[in-house]
Amino acid sequence: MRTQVAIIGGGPAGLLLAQLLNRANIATALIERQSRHYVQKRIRAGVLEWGTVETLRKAGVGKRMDAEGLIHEGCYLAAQNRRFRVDFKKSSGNRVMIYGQTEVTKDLYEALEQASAEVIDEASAVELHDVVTEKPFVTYQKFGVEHRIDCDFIAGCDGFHGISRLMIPLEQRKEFERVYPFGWLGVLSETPPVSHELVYANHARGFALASMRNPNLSRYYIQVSLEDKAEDWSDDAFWDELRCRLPTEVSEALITGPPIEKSIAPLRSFVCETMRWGNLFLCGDAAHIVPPTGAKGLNLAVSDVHYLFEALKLRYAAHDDHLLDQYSATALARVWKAIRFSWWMTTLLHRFPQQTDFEQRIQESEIDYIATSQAAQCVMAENYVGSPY
Ligand code: RFL
Ligand code: PHB
Repeated sequence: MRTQVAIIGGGPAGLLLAQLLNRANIATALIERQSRHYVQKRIRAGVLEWGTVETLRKAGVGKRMDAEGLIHEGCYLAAQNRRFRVDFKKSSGNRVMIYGQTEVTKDLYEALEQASAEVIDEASAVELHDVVTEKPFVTYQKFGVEHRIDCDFIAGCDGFHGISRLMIPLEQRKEFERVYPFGWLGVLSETPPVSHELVYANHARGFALASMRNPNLSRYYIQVSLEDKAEDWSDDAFWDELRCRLPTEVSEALITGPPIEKSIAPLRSFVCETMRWGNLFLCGDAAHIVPPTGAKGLNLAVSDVHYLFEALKLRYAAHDDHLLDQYSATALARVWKAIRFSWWMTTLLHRFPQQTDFEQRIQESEIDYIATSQAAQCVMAENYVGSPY
């Protein structure tokens, strides 16, 4: 088989790139290791920056998001049993949309299916070949049969544990990493959210977050030790700990219910420089990871895809390679801003091992400063709603 762009990985990055390219009449083949069902049930991000909202609309998948998504014009920060609101609209002129990654993925899969785009799932032994030549190709197996796809370009959208990044020789890529000494225990429950906007809470016992997916689906997180297992946390223990870490005025309104999902995610910051090797271009988690505190993971995948799509479009329309040549530098400049912001929010809000009372007071004092400074709220809001493309 021959195509123009082979896409490795059917997470949000790969699906969105396939959808944008198909609408621009650029042929794609998307190769995913897992089943469509598996990809669609992974519960992950929930906050879309406005740039993400507009890109999804441009890709023709905005209809359900616009009907069902919740627009948020602010969020709360909490510490010392008090909370205050950061007004995104007032401080940055912008806002965010609450719409789950599961829904984004579902909408994209359906759109690709309607367009009869080539999507191969449950592919095994996926391998990339000759990526620094004019004639790269991909091989994979399905039902024990070997297949080959010849193409012009390969988009590596296969996440942090994918194979694409590993095609860049070690001496040609520089990796930057910080692993945080704690994880997030997340619970999804069919209960009304405790607050109409997200609450990020600093507490001496550890971080907590009250989030949501829709008016009857809540998403809550608490910081836990990396040694903990999700099954060690009984439902009651989880709700008690969450209540304790949220300000009383919030926790008194908490409605609990049986969790429909409970899992622990580790926290990591990671960047791979370069994001291009020959005719291979990395997008999303394949190239970088952020801790979820700033809600940036999915949004960075979308901005990478935006840059790569514009570059490929120009190349096919006008034989002009200059955006492709700039892709890695352009994407990385935006990535590093989100890496810094996610690191800052993580550092401000979590309890670190061996943290002293002095350091706790410094965190509380910084949060108090944000509460009282319009300038500090502007800085936070501008970063949270996302830097421009
Ligand atoms: P994904 O979503 O990881 O998709 C990559 C896809 O590639 C497939 N794949 C392969 N396919 C073919 N051949 C191979 N060799 C392959 N190897 C892997 C995988 O099966 C998968 O389908 O990356 P993408 O598209 O870049 O999207 C990025 C986002 O998914 C990610 O940034 C966010 O979900 C991160 N993230 C969160 N972000 C937030 O903003 N808020 C959150 O609350 C949040 N929670 C999370 C998260 C990421 C998690 N992971 C990755 C462990 C919770 C978790 C558990
Ligand atoms: C979520 O709803 O899953 C969520 C929201 C905000 C974050 C992280 C996760 O910063």
